[in-house]
Amino acid sequence: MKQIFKISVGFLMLTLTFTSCNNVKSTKSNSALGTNAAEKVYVAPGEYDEFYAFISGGFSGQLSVYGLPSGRLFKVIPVFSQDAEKAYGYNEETKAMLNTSHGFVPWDDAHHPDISQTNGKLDGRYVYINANNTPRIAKVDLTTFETTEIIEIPNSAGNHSSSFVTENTEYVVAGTRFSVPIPQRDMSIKDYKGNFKGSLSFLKVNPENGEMSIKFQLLMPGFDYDLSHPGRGKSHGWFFFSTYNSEEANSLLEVNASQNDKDFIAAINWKKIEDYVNNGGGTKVPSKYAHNIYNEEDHTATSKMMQEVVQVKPSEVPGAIFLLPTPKSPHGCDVDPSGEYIVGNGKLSANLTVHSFTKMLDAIDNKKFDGEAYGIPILKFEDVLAGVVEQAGLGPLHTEFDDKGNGYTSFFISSEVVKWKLGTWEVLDRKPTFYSVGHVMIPGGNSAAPFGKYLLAMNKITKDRYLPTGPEVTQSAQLYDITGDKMEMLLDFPTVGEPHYAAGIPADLITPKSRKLYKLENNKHPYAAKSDADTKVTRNGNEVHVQMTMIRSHFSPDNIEGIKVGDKVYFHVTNLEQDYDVPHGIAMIGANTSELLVMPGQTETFVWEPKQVGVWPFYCTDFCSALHQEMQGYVRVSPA
Ligand code: CUK
Ligand code: CUA
Repeated sequence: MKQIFKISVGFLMLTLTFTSCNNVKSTKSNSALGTNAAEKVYVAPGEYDEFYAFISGGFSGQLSVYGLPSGRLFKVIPVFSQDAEKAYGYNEETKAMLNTSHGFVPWDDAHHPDISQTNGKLDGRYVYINANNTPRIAKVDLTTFETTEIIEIPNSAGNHSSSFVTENTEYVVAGTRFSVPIPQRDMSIKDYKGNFKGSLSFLKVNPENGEMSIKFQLLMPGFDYDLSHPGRGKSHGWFFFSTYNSEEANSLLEVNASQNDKDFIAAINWKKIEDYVNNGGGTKVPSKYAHNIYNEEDHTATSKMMQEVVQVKPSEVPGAIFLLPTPKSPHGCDVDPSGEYIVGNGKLSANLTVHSFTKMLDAIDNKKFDGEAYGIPILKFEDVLAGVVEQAGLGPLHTEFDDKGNGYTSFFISSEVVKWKLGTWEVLDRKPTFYSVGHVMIPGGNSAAPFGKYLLAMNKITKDRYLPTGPEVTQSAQLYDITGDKMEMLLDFPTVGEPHYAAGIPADLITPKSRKLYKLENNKHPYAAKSDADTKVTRNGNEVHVQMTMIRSHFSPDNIEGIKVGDKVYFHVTNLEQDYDVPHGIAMIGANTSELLVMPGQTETFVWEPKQVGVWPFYCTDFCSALHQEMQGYVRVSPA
């Protein structure tokens, strides 16, 4: 019976997606659209948006910055992928950001941005975001909108249930989706069950500068740890992880992995484990991983190879980990603003399961267990259940909350957002998405204090919604006004890459500190030339360092001689401007790198290895003044 159900759900997925894409446009689309939608999203030229939305780029590896309600794209912040536009990962200063224990890895798959918090409220200091493929967590500094740290997560694979922050940003979490042999070794895949492990890493955050360090790594049974959210308020100190494949199947063809009617939400008392580790608990295990820091003073990244982590097994800390049975392979695992309710979105289900934190504590106190898995107590479903949102839709994925006691859940298969009431579990409204929504986002949605004005739905499929652009059509985000009883669709805009999740924040929590100008006198770059008098060319064997300056509208020096074929020439270029928003660029013919785009007060470096004799021009790549075209020069390359 069970198998038939699952196959029919899979079939439904196909048929529903197909029909929605062909038929609904002219009818559903118009009925969903709010009455004065244009007025509500119009931000006049020169005016500012009310919110920033940081939208993950999925397989682009980056984080894009949009304004809400306008949907205007302001910036793509390079995080896990090289970016030729900003020279990120190309110039000598930032290459080290993409170092890993596997070497230089210039791409990843970025899913879940989360903004740092103080006392359960967004504080607008940093955005943390995860890389799925080669497990890493990055920190983006919101004074510069630049990636300033990337830490690799060892003993992990598919870093998916990441990178959510606790209510005082004590921790950023990094949870493994795939269980793997820990430590990695050559073994039969068929021996998965009982031998592969999941690892949940808790990264301690330095309150001064936001920097992460792996405090401990919890080795869990070999399930797939899909998503997570921190407790808050009364449940602060706990973290909740949805799991699937509690069967521990080595192949997830449906018959293997969805046999159990219920998987689990793992509830983890991280404070208890933190105490244990602070008192010397856990085992130091050799583990290589890169920790890369970008120092804004000298504008240079350094990469350090770390050598060990502290690992903790559940059996070492009794009473810290419990399993809450949750139906139908839960995907999203979301905690409401009060910290009382934990929503498990069973993606093969029509219902939403909501657990109660208070009931969970009661059941634990009364030791009402229903067996165990690898020594971890399993609680009884009925003992922890707060309520069920019945027949809410098909294929629930993710839930966010407003500040009025409502939940909003995305339904992938039935392609809609459903609004429901916490406590009564009644469905209040539903609106279609176009099409097949993944996450939804309400600014402050992962905090104790959401801003319940807008909801952003991030869609997987657009099909007929935009002008076609060849075989691939852009993915999209849709904005809804959620201030009234019924949701109103306002806007629909294309995204960069695949928008998995987003983090939104009122703009006035960020803008005052973000007009950052680097002071030239504070530039500590070892090859900075802070005036034309500092410029020079130095040779050491065939390594040549050219220290140059750029200012409207010339390079200094602009004629460079004495370079030979076979030289390795480092161009260190300092932008002497001290005006906000006046970058200059530079590039060299045939260079195996990107241009540089140097911000005022900063120094950047690219390497050029000339292969041919001649006199080769270079020029400024950013239109900077009326004499921009005059900003140019020559390098003479002589025979070796
Ligand atoms: S996942 Cu993409 S729709 Cu990576 Cu949060 Cu659910
Ligand atoms: Cu400097 Cu154009």
